[in-house]
Amino acid sequence: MEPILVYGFPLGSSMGLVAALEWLGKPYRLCRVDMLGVMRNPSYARLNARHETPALVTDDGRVITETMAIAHWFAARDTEWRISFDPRSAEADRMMQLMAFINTGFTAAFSPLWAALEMDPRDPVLQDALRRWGREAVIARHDKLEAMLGDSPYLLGDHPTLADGVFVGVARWVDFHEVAPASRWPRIETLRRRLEADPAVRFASALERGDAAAGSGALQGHISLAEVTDRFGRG
Ligand SMILES: N[C@@H](CCC(=O)N[C@@H](CS)C(=O)NCC(=O)O)C(=O)O
Repeated sequence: MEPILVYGFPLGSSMGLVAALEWLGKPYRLCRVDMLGVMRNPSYARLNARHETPALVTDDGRVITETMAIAHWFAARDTEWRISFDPRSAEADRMMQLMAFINTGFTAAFSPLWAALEMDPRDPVLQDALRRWGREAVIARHDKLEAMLGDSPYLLGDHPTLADGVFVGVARWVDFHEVAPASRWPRIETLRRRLEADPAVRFASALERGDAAAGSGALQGHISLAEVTDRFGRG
């Protein structure tokens, strides 16, 4: 069977993994999950006990969670090096370094901002402190990423890789949380605009919004969360 990527909306980091599957070009299926709704139901714990997306059902029916583990699964099947590199190459080391930075410090810097936004019941003093903490952390991590970028059109070289997929889903959060204008980091902004214009990212973004869209043809259709949970969930 085809692997099934369980991706979240709204504004999930997993949107970039959908784009990566398009770049990879091998048959896959998707399961679209409302992160503010059904993902919080107890039954979702059968897929991921931490109630997070993404999750991947592998072609032999196992459930893998965590972006880095899912990216590793994609890379191991990327026989033509479309979105990754020979694991023994310098490019592969650099891709892992960039992905790890983006998936840890860069992404985690937004956590206080999400916590402030979602706090219920509200606590204005704590929310204000979280917003200040989050803004500073996001700016610091953007400064670091800006310094890490070279002059290549994508994070590594002349075509998008898994690193760009891990980046593009999270990159837009700086606008959503109104941290600072994107133009403050010219290299990051150029990369973002290039990725956001990419057909695979446009396709993934349309699916995330719930719009119909035409992709590369690799997507074999969506499966409901209920079916994924019944067939592949634990317990
Ligand atoms: N370490 C996990 C983090 C996944 C994560 O935080 N996902 C977010 C969406 S981008 C989520 O599901 N958050 C739970 C929520 O919004 O309630 C990974 O890298 O896959």
